[in-house]
Amino acid sequence: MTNERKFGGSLPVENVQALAAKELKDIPDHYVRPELDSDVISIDESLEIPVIDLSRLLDQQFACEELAKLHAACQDWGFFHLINHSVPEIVIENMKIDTQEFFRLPLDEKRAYAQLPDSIEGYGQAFVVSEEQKLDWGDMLFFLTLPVHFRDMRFWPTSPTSFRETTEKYSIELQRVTVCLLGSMAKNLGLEPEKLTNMFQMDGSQSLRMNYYPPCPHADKVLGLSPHSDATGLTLLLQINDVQGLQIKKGGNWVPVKPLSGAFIVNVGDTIEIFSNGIYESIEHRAVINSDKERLSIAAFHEPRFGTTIGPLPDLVKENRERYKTLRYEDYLGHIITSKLDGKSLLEHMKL
Ligand SMILES: O=C(O)CCC(=O)C(=O)O
Repeated sequence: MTNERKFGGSLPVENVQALAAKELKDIPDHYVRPELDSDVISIDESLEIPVIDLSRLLDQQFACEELAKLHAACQDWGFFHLINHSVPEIVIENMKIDTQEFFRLPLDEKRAYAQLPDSIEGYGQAFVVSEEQKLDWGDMLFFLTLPVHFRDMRFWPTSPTSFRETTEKYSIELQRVTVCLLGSMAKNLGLEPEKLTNMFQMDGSQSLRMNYYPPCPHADKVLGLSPHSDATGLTLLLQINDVQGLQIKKGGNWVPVKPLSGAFIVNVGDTIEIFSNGIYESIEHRAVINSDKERLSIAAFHEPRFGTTIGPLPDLVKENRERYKTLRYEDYLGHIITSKLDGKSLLEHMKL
């Protein structure tokens, strides 16, 4: 891995899986979030993120109707379930199994892949920038999968033995699906598909974040992942087990997202909000914790290639005021990695 990819790291903190295993009666104060008491969780069962069918998007007979659904999903929700995505079930199942097996390894074995100072790749926690901040009730394994020449294999587990091969297959499939979706989103924005897809396709960047959220007896007082929008372009999230935990912010309330078997959960990230000059908006989301069951998920983040300029696409500002600054991608990313997760605050820096 070259130094071009070093943007700073996260402060080391206690391993949460090991902490949870101690079954303490009281949890350390820096995990307790008093602000959760005043949060409103939606109980409106009809509020569900839309379902988009990739096979229909790619089928001339249905494309028009499905494109309209996709456009509405991106504008109204910023989140949707993706079905009929054509990622082979075996690829998904193997990824789920190998990720679960990794987190089941003894702590010392997992620590062989621990984060190093100055990088957020590896096993640990991300976005911890001060001793005072509240911590998330979860551990993660994060590494870059694409472009291939940026991979740092030190952070790719060799146990279970199939992990690397499984991840490789998963990475290729998800990159393909992402490019298809971006092509459709570009059409919906009135752009030539290549205006969006080229930045993500040729040497586009992809990283995987595998999340492990242990159960917590004080589940209503902690968060698995702090509220944030994804700084990246498009995220494809896979729920590994059936435990619900993802919540998205809509109309000021938190809406739980029920897992849909076989589907990916896709969300618009800040980069797409900027490229689209705000036509599509990234959505704040968070992960909550279950009191007696562990939860696992894998987020695949897709970003434009290094060297890209991040700013509103010229075709989308012709008639409208430019709403975001234009920055080198490396400068944009450096700022994000060294900041704490805090809703959509990072995007504020990009607003004009
Ligand atoms: O685990 C989840 O449901 C959310 C994961 C997520 O938002 C992330 O990894 O950035």
